[in-house]
Amino acid sequence: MMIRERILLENKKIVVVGLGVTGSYTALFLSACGADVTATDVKPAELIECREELEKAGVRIEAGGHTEELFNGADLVVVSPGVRTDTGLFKTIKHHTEVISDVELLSRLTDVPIIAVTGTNGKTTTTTLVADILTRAGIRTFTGGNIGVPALKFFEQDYELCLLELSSFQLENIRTLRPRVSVLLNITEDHMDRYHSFRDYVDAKFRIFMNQKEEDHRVVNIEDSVIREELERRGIKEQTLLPFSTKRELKEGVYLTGDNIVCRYAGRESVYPVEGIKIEGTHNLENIMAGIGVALVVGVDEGAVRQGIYSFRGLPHRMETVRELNGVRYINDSKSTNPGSLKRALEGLGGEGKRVVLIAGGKDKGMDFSGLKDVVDSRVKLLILIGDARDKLKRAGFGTRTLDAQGLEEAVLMARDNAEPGDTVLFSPGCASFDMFRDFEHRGNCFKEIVRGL
Ligand code: UMA
Repeated sequence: MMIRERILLENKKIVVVGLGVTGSYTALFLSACGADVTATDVKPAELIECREELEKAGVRIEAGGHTEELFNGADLVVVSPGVRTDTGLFKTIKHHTEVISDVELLSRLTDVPIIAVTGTNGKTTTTTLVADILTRAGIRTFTGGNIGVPALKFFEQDYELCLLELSSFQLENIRTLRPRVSVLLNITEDHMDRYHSFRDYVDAKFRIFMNQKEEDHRVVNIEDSVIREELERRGIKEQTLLPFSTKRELKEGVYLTGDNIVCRYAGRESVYPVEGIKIEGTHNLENIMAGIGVALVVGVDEGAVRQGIYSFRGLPHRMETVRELNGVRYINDSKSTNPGSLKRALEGLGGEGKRVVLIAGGKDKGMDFSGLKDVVDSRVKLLILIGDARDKLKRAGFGTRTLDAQGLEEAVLMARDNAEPGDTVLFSPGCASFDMFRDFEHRGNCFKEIVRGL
């Protein structure tokens, strides 16, 4: 193992920035490949979790900040996704040294075809579904990236395909990564605390296509207005894509018509009835259509696709029903970390009228919540706000009755006291979790525990 990686990396002087999930693994991997590795984190040394393991592996650590000198003489810098590289320090470093993300490094070290999935929402669901279909089809598939598995873990086994969930952060620092199949699910506002403008965020997402060649595939949601406009602006024609649509029939592509998903590809047509699909909402049908699109271009047999899409039960913290109590359904959608995903959650709930008690709020990422007004006013009977973003959410001017809660527990109790049989209590924050919780999983688990204790 690691013969090629060793040849390319041995004795190279490499700096790894950030020692979270990505950086720690990257530093250990590079060190195992014989590179001369220094790693740096803004955290003080005692808070770096795997410090001992890293030091044992021969990685030098600079904690408590990143000094410019550390980068002098480096052959390569590998940054973690959470590290901004448009700042003064990195602008200077980029003059003399290449700065890349771990997924770029991975792509330079292997010829195994890469399938890359991006979009503001639905990435993890789609990636998980695709992984399941490919595995059912007997293809040895690695799944990693933003999904939580460091991309370089790919080298631990012998795989036939490399499936990556890619965030805009990871895409910012790719140079040559060329997905044989790319997927772009949707683009709505997110991470506005990182980007100077929405344009910059859209540009980062579109980098997924930048190294693809004519023979590669692009599975794209052509009903997403931002994507459509951007395709037009860049002169990318629909004929060069494998499009999917929930709104119209396509000559070639995957589309929804009545109660069926229809696929037309390479002169063949297949039909998948929507009935029997276990995950709810139009956005989930989009995720499924994207998954089918990937399966089509990879050439997976239809049986594996059918088994995959009809057995898929979705992921925790995404429109997850926790329980029904006194005729009220409690849903955990803690993965909703931006207004777009909150909007989808409300639109995806069945039924008519104002039957939703919504708990929202958390840490603001510089987002604009005004686009939620129509859907909140038409579906939500009571809005309960938590977290730092409360005041900003209020300024969005919802007409719905709104209450403030001090914390999640108080919010759930208020929801219980105000919900009537037939209502849904939806926890879909639309904001990041870091004001009160470790991450969206911790937040979702807290919600579930409180709801189960009612
Ligand atoms: N740090 C620095 N310097 C900086 C910034 C951060 O040293 O300028 C340090 C921090 O102190 C911390 C470490 O970097 O110790 C954190 O690195 P990171 O923020 O890149 O986080 P990781 O733990 O490496 O996790 C990252 C992704 N995190 C982000 O993109 C913020 C994870 O996605 C991903 O699963 C993981 O790599 C897998 O390799 C999470 C995420 O929130 C789930 N993604 C965003 C999203 O989905 O919306 C993009």
